[in-house]
Amino acid sequence: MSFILFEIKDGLALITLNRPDKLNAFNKDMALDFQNKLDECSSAEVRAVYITGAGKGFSAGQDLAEVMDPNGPGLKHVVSEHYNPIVSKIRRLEKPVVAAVNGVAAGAGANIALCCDIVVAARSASFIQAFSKIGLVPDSGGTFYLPRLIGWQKASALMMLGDKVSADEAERIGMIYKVFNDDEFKEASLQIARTLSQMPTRGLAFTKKALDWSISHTLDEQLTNEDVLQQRAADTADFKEGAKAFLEKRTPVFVGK
Ligand code: T3D
Repeated sequence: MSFILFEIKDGLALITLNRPDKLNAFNKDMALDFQNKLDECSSAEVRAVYITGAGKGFSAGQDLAEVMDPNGPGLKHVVSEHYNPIVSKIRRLEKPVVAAVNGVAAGAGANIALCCDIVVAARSASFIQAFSKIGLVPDSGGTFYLPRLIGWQKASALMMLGDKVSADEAERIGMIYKVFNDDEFKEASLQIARTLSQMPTRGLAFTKKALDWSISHTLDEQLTNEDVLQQRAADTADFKEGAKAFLEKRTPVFVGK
């Protein structure tokens, strides 16, 4: 059985974390396969990525049985070799990545979702910074993204107390973009990813880069960055098509170039 299901359809890469009996907790094979599939997403054929979980959970984070196994990969390697590359690959991918959180997202599972470009959740889903409950430190970029998403105080409390945050609350505090009722979640979340996969891919990649750069630059630097990226966007075929279609009062057809 493959721990990661992967399919590319009409420009959209669908990645499903697939250990449903363990709430898609990450073991080594799953983490490494996830990295491989993220690499495959850099092919020109892929214009957006959709990540979700099989069964009732999104991901319960690190497989705790594996990490306690004396023959397992060992705590020393898990963060640097499993989670850090996953987060880096998602951020460096020049495509929009949607996390479709179908159920509980805990520990590294929560923080991998939160580093994606757009995070949506089913109403029954929840987010737990589970690390503190077992004496660990939030990883997978959680200490970077969570305070930026919801503010220092709430992030600090959630990371120390390990409270379960409902999908509705996560939307209310700005941790995620949107919640959908369970029965419409799959179609509604896929529709967001499908829409992205038909949009100007280069422009979206530059937007992602600009947002990432904004974290570590001053306003003056960022104004220059926006200028540089805008020149590059203006050079794309999709911009030319977008502007032409607007003037011709027709729907644009973007090709991702
Ligand atoms: O080296 C390092 O470890 C550093 C890296 C750290 C990264 C991390 O992610 S640390 C955080 C690890 N995750 C957790 O601490 C969460 C543990 N899980 C839970 O607290 C609960 O399972 C949930 C709150 C997420 C969901 O609860 P519930 O009641 O809906 O489900 P459950 O019954 O607890 O779980 C269902 C099954 O999944 C169960 O298996 P079983 O008994 O039916 O065979 C359970 O043991 C298994 N499972 C859930 N989470 C994990 C897991 N098995 C291994 N590892 C897990 N993380």
